Amino acid sequence: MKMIHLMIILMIFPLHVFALEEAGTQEAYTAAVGADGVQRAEITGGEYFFRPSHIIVKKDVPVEVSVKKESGIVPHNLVISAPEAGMDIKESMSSETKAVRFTPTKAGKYPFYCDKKLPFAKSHREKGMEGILEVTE
Ligand SMILES: [Cu+2]
Repeated sequence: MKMIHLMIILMIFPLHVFALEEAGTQEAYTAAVGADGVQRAEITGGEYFFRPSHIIVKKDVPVEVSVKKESGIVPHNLVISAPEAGMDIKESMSSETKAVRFTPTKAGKYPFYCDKKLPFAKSHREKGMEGILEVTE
């Protein structure tokens, strides 16, 4: 029995280390401001990630995020629940790009995530579909 525990730990541990390194090496993406004054970024979602997982935008400047899902039958969405900062978004994702528009009104770091979940399973958010939207002054 103990041997089995050890084997399980040895099998799982390196995967965790890998996952942490993966998250750490993800570069923050700073949204580019277009000539029309709109800052734009793209987010792709899939099993189970958002890419990029860290987006930096400026406060009080309109944002347009082009959101799409990698092909596959698993449904995903994009949720940002921060009404106090002008963002209350819940948009289902499809393989066709959708534009999500909002204007952040308060600096801070806000999570974006997928709230899909099958009964008796971990939520997609828990499986890694979570990122940070960083709003700077
Ligand atoms: Cu999802």
